[in-house]
Amino acid sequence: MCKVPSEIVEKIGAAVFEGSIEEAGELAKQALASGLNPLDVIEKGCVPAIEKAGDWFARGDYFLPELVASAEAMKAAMAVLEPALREQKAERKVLGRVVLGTVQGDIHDIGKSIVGSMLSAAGFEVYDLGVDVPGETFVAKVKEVGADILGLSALLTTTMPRQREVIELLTEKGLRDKVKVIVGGAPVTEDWAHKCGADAYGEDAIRAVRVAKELVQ
Ligand code: B12
Repeated sequence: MCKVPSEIVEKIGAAVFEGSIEEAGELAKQALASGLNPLDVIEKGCVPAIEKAGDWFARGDYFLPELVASAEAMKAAMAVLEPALREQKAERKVLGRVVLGTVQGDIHDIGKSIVGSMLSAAGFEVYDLGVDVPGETFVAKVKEVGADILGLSALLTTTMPRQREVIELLTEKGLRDKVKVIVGGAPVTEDWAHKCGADAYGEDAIRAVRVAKELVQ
């Protein structure tokens, strides 16, 4: 992976952390124009910044409006970086179909969308259902497109149990043996993946792609 000039990455990080929405988008454009790898910019600039905003929120130094502004700035940068990420198609043939979404009650979509873009760049056909997705919607889409993989994202400890419920619904509808399930999201662990009946766990987008490739082989 290419070395990222620290100055522009630091500036993007600062813009995300401070919630400077327009600046984050502009800097992302500049980063691409100067030939930087979009994944490097996301992982070394945007992600540490949004995590820092989350830490500040957790300890009471940031209030919700500030966290929302940071998230909006991150999304402005991602709106520029994600299409570039998807264009980096490594392989042309379709590796498999993936239905992806954030479970019901949870509106966090940044990490899930990165996973979707990376899977798409790796050659998967991705059906991103968005956020706050009811179990029935996941199951219906899996059936409709004949998905090979279902990816379930949860960022809240209170919404993690929805992952198990979706898997149970797949079983109820007789589809569990037709689709592999990968779970992910900040509070999700390998241990939880086993407990909730998933086939695999992806800690981040790179590992999500690796695991997805293993599952369809
Ligand atoms: C940004 C953010 C928000 C934004 C979301 C904006 C958006 N459009 O997504 C906003 C401000 C709206 C928000 C709202 C809330 N948030 Co919030 N949020 C965050 C924050 C700071 C960052 C999340 C993020 O985007 N990270 C960056 C991405 C790249 O990382 P990621 O999501 O983890 O994704 C990676 C991996 O997890 C993995 N992955 C993710 N999904 C999937 C799926 C699959 C299939 C696979 C394989 C892998 C995978 O790959 C991704 C890429 O590497 C986190 C703190 C944190 N450090 O996680 C808190 C955090 C998750 N939020 C929290 C809370 C409490 C809330 C609110 C309840 C606050 C409130 N009082 O209203 C609401 C929830 C509303 C709801 N119903 O969902 C808590 C959760 C605590 C808990 N134990 O459950 C956290 C941990 C903050 C904290 N420290 O208190 N939040």
